[in-house]
Amino acid sequence: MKKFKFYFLLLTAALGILFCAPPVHAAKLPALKVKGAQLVNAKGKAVQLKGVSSHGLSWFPEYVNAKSFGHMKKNWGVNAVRLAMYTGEYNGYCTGDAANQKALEQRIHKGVQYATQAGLYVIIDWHVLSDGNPRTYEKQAVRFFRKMAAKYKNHTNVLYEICNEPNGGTSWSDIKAYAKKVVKAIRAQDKNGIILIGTPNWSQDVDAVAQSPLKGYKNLMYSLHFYAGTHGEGLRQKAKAALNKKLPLFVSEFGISDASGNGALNKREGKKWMQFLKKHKISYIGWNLSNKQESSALLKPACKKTSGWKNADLSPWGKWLVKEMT
Ligand code: IDC
Repeated sequence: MKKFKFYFLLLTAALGILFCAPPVHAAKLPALKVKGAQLVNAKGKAVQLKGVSSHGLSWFPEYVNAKSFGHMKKNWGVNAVRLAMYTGEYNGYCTGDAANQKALEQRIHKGVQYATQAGLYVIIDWHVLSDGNPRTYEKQAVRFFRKMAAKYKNHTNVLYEICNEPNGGTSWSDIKAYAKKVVKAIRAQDKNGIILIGTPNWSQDVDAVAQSPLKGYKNLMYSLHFYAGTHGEGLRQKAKAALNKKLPLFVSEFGISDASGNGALNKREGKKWMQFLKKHKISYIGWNLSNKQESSALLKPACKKTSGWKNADLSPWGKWLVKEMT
C-alpha cells in the first residue's frame, strides 16, 4: 500500500512538472553594451547585428508575425529586426487618432514578443520622416519611450531608436536637445538598453555629431543611413571621420536602391558598403519587409505570403541581402 502511494505521488509530481511548468521561453539574449565605438556583449566581444526593418507598421502590419520572424532567423541569417513606426505620415503615431495609437502600440508589443520568442534583437523605431524635426512631436516621444522603457527594461533584446531621420535642415543642436530629453526619460526606467540617435540630414551627418556627442550616458549609438544607388564614398568619408573620433555608429536602415526607395539597384556600391561595415563591425538593418511595388521591398510584388518564403519569392534586393547575411 505504502509503495503504491509512493509511486502515485511520484507519477503526479512528474505529470505536474510536465504540464504545469511555466512555458519555455527562448533563451534570454545576452545584454549588449557600447565599448568605445563598438557594440559588444557582456564579455566585451564585438557584436554585429544584422537584420531587416519592417515597412511602416500602419502600411504593412501583416509581416510582423511569429512565423516570419522565426523564418528570417532560421533562413536569412538575421539576428535583429526593426519595427518602423512612422510618427507623421499615413496613420502615423502622432497624426492618427487615439485608437490608431493604441493599435500601433499593440503591434510593437506583438513584434517584441515575436522577436523575443524567435531569439532576435528588436529595435523600436520612432520613424521621424515627413515631420522633419524630431522636436515637432517631442512631448509624445518622451511619453512613448517612457512607456516602452518601463515595459522593456528587463528585455535584454530591445533597442530604442528615438528618431529615424531628422531632415529639413534640422541641426544637430536641435536633435541633441531632443535626444537629451528622450534619453533621460528612457534612462529613468532602463539603465542600460542601447539607444540609437538619428543624425542630421536624413541620418548622414555623423561627422558633425562626432564634434559634440551627447555626454553623461552610456550605451548610446548614432544612426548612419545609406542607399547605395545615391550614397557612396562621400558618405563613407563622413562615417570614417566619425569613427576616427570614436563615435559609435549603427546602420539602422539602408538599401542599395536610390534614396527614394526605388530605382535601379547599385550592387557594386552595395558591395563596397558591406565591406566597410564588415571591416568596422558595424551593425546593419535592410529596408524593407514588404511586397510593395518598389525596388527597396524585399519581396516580389506577386508574393502574397507573409512568412515561409522561398528564394523565388524574394525581389532582386531581397536575394542580394539574404545572400549577404547568410
Ligand atoms: C519609404 C518607403 C515608401 C513610403 C515612403 C513614405 O519605401 O514605400 O511610401 O517611405 O514616405 C528613408 C526612410 C524610409 C523611406 C526610405 C525610402 O527612412 O521611411 O521609406 N528611405 O524612401 N530614408 C531614406 C530612404
